[in-house]
Amino acid sequence: MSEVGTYTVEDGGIGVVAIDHPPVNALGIVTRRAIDAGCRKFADDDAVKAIVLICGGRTFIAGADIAEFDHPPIAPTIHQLFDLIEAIDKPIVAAIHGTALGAGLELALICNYRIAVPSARVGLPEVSLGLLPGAGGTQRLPRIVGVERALELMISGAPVPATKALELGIIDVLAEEGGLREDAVALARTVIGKPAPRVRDRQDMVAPARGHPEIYADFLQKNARAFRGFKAPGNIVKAVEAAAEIEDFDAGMAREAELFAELLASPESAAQRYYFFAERETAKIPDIPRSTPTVAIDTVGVIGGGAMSGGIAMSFLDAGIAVTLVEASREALDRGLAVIREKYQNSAQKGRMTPAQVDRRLALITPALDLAALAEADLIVEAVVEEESAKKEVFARLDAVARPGAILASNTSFLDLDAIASATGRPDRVVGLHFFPPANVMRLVEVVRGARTSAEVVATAMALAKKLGKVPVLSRVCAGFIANRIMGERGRQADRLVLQGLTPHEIDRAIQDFGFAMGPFQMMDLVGLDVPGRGDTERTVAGDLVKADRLGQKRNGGYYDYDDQGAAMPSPVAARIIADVARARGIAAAGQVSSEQIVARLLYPVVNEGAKVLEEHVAIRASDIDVAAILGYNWPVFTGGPMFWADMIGLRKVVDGLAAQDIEPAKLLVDTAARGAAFTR
Ligand code: 3H9
Repeated sequence: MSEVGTYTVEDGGIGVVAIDHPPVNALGIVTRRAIDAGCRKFADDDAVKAIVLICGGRTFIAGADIAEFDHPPIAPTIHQLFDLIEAIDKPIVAAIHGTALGAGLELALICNYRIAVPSARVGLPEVSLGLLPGAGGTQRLPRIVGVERALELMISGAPVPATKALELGIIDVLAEEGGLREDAVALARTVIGKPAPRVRDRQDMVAPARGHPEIYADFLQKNARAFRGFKAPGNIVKAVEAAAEIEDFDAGMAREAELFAELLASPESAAQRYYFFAERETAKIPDIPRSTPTVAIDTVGVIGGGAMSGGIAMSFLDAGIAVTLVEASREALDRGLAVIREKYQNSAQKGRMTPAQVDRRLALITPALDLAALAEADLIVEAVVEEESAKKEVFARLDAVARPGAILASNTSFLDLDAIASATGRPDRVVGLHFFPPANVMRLVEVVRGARTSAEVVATAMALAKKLGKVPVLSRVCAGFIANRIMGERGRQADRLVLQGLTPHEIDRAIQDFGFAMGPFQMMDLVGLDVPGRGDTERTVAGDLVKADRLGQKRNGGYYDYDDQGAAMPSPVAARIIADVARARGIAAAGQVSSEQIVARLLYPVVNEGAKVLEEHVAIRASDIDVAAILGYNWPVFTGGPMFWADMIGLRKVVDGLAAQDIEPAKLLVDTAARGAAFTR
């Protein structure tokens, strides 16, 4: 026995190394020591003829301990442990349940046999940490599934179910659900004395790819857009190529190690590893312990049949939660339902869900024209027009129909939640659930905590968002909450620069080169320039474009013109409008501005607003702001989000950059910079 390892010998000389190190049996030093001790013990014990490696708790090993990558390695390292295991001349069986991920799967691939329960999943998700499978995965997986399939699996990082893994040969046998240990021991008994297969000895699946560099070039070219800015995919491709090209397994391993080390030292991986923990941190609320009771949400009402409420309804339906969809008119309701149906049918056509799954979802919707239909709902989400008076009216009426204890949520993106809550006699049951469009796709939900929202309601909203597969970020009440408020600065500065003579294209290109999928003007054209609530107080380019009936891609173009295929082109009309507004407002041209300067001018103010959001305790922590920007606005994850990015470039530089733009830096930013400290460390 060790702290986390139990070593028992079962009938027939089967040594079982059982590891139990919650929460996910990550292969940190404690787990490594436990496996090392168990394997040495059974290797030296003549009575043991075969070994089973199994885990307790909810999963097999879910990977290397990601937190350890920031520290010097401690022996036995993963490689030392794996070498030890591979050198044991007794058959070893990996018994998998839950998820065998990263170094967990790599460990299983070193074992001679793999058995898994049908509910298990296996995968190599290192790419999402900006890494590659660095414990033999890039060399062994192609030897089992071939280079093309291995590339797909490692680049998507998505785990595959055990049944699929069996088909692919990644596992050898399926076990009975609930009978893994018995089945693994039984399998071990049958292989004693037989030559134990080793993945490293195989060539059959990689040899056909040898001498075909075009496989990798094509793959890179096909995925160029998706890989932009990321470092890991390129190195994964090189490592897989090495698996095919370098016949000598150990030489291939050396190449993998080199490529892994390069990624581990990269800023992209540092950012992505930071993000891994940041995303999990958002659920932790200092004054609301995890043990806070939550309310069961089985039936939900969604009000407002527009695109937003349709997406919100779909998020619940996807999670198997019944929705009553309420609209003011029959036409709007029918239209809303038709859109939902169409979206699901499109998904079915693309093979993303079965017709039965579509039917199950649609059967969960009850359409209604009267708020009275929401009398029994556990939660009601309002997504009507973004006007305080309209929202207050809905909340007052809801207060009258909703059962006591029901939670009333608003999807407002800018308004004062406390004012909305004041229209009810139960402000403690009112919370913001701010989804981002398209709500059924985007993973961010800002949970807005009003001045009087109860701890139970906040805890329920956070847990519910997770149940929907979303990432909840808690925000206090302020105009725009976290993501819209900070990213609004990017738009404001983009407007400023365009009035100083830069073209929308120059600005968008600089922002795209930074890593965003779209620049601010492309985004505005896509969303539409006539979105309500812009509330401009002075003459703006967007306002003049709307007056000229240029609403964006949907009508007559906006900042850009669009050809028949929808491709954007510079617009002489927009250029004239920009020049007119600049002249009317007396704004002088800025002269030459480099790409790097454009990025600083647009994004330092985002950091500054983030500092204010922190200073005002709107966000709990800097990493929550990063998660909101990444998931709400597709801020490039390989930079870690605005606050991590600012820390990486140095806060002093940000303060100086703001000063150069005549923007007053937030006190917290100035103080943190002066202390030589950082937001995210
Ligand atoms: C790797 O293996 C590199 C090798 O190729 C090469 C080495 C040389 N490490 O997600 P959850 C924590 S790279 C440390 O909420 P779920 C997590 O922070 C690794 N901690 O649960 C959280 O902590 P807290 C490749 C980890 O049920 C708690 O566990 N592997 C790790 O929703 C629960 O996590 C991966 O990338 C870890 N590896 O999902 C897999 N994993 O409670 C990463 C989890 O304090 N993990 N934690 O917030 C996952 O994808 C999910 O955690 C998993 C469970 C699917 C396993």
